[in-house]
Amino acid sequence: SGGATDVDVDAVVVGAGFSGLYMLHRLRERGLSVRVFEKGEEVGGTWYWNRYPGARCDSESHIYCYSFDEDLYEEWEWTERYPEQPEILEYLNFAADRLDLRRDVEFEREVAGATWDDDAGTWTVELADGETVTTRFFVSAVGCLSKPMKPDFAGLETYEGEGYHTARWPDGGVDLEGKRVGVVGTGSTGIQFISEVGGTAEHLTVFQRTPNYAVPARNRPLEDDEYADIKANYDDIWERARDSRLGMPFEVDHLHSRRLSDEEIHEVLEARWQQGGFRFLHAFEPQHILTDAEVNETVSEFIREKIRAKVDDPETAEKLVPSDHPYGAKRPPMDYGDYYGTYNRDDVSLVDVSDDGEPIERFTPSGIRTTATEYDLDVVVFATGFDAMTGALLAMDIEGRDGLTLAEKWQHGPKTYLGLGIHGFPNLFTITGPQSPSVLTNMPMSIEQHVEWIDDCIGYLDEHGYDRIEATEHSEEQWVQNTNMLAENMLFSEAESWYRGANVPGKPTIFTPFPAGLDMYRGICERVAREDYDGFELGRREQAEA
Ligand code: FAD
Ligand code: NA7
Repeated sequence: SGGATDVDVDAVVVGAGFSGLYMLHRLRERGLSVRVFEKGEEVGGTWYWNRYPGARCDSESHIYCYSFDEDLYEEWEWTERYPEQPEILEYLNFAADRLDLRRDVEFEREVAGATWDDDAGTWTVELADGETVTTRFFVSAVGCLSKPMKPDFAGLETYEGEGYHTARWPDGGVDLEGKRVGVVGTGSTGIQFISEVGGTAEHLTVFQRTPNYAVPARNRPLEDDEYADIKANYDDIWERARDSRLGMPFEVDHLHSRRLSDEEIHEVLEARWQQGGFRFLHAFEPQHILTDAEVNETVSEFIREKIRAKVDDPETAEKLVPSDHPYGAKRPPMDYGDYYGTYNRDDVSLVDVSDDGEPIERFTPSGIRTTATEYDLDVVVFATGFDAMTGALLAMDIEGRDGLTLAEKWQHGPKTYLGLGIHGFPNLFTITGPQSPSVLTNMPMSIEQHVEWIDDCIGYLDEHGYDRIEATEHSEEQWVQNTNMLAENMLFSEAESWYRGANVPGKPTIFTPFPAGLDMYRGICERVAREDYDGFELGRREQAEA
């Protein structure tokens, strides 16, 4: 390999989830030396940290895994239509063993920061324990939903009961039996948790700020013959997934572009509702639900009616019916049990903490006080989400060319080229970075695309004697503008979502994922690579020295 010679390793990768593990595998296959640092005790990332009751992936198991190695796919058996957290964790452990990855992963080692040395053309990576490591390439695989967001409620430090964020759930679990449990948050996570524990606690009080549209997942065991069928169609399934908007191989109904009567629309939606999960979204080209307000309203109203029909008490039902945002403008949650029916139980109650209801005023030693009353709680569960897409990246102190830090650069919101490179930060690659489509897709599909692109790019640099690559300011600006423009023509701005950073107080509110689909994105990335990394500046150290 070419490039800088006096470095400790060719590449440092931060994180050992789906992204970091595959990155390690690819770069090692290329013959590079790689060190992976992971602050957790095990591989798995998201599925190592999120152990809350009901934790499950909304992507179907047969496509929530690696596609790059057919043998790996053959050897693994998923048991259910949607994989539960322990099974995904087991899968990633299996993949790590099978590809012999663990020997290059260092656990319980947090990367505190990294500094670019422009003369040497190298990164110096600083570990939280003080060690430094020099490297040619610094690859972030820190995850876009990995830094938990816990609101800074007044009086939180005075609360004397137990408190857990769902993404930091204790390994051995938490005994909720006989306890008064409160849960704050009704996003994907809160909804999974509430359906799972409703009825096991003495009383479950749900503090809901914004109601959501939960679609039935229709989980079930995978039958042997069905699974054999999936495996037999390996090539076809992955080809369709790769060429799709969402990284999922499902047929689309094109509801948005067909002139159907209301009755026919209803029929299509009902059929999709019965299929459940993300297949419901495939009644349309998935992103079109977010461009056509009228179609969206039909769909939103369809779901609202489903909610009303499930909840006995009309007043509770109305609180659960979302009206503030169009369906899909926030990440659509799935219902694995009987989420809405849970509210018919005597031991489950719903508190509307929106501005129209009784907002949370503060935590007290014994629980939560709203503007209306006080709730005594033994356990509070924070299902309050993540500082998404930029949180884990900015938690590292990254300093690029000319002393510019990433935090300074992104002060008014993240800027990247393709979500993969950042102007001012040479030889830094961000897997699932801001302005990449990741969070709007079945993520393993996006992750494989990113990892393969980065690996090819590093291969190209080495083959052509380059030792640095940096996105130009111009290409980055255009990419960010393009992403924003695409999003502005969609309904995303009508929700206060984590897609826009709106869930974290003080965070700049900017729509962050690339919204036009994985298929289009893949095509753009392929063109950039084909055209000798168009939009990036490539450099040789020899040139700088001459
Ligand atoms: P992660 O799995 O987040 O791994 C990142 C790793 O980096 C972590 O282990 C972390 O400890 C480590 N790390 C971070 N910072 C540092 C540091 N400074 N030093 C050392 N280590 C560090 N995706 C889907 O496609 N479909 C779904 O249905 C779905 N459901 C989800 C449900 C939940 C509850 C959550 C939280 C996420 C879900 N996701 C889903 C997204 C999921 O995050 C991705 O699918 C995938 O697991 C991301 O893998 P990753 O390796 O990129 O990141
Ligand atoms: P989300 O989707 O961000 O949901 C967080 C929930 O917490 C949501 O209902 C929020 O209400 C609520 N929340 C956040 N802050 C507060 C305060 N201060 N008071 C009351 N309620 C609050 O996170 P999830 O973990 O459910 O899902 C994140 C992704 O991870 C998901 O898409 C999967 O891919 C996995 P709000 O809607 O903001 O009013």
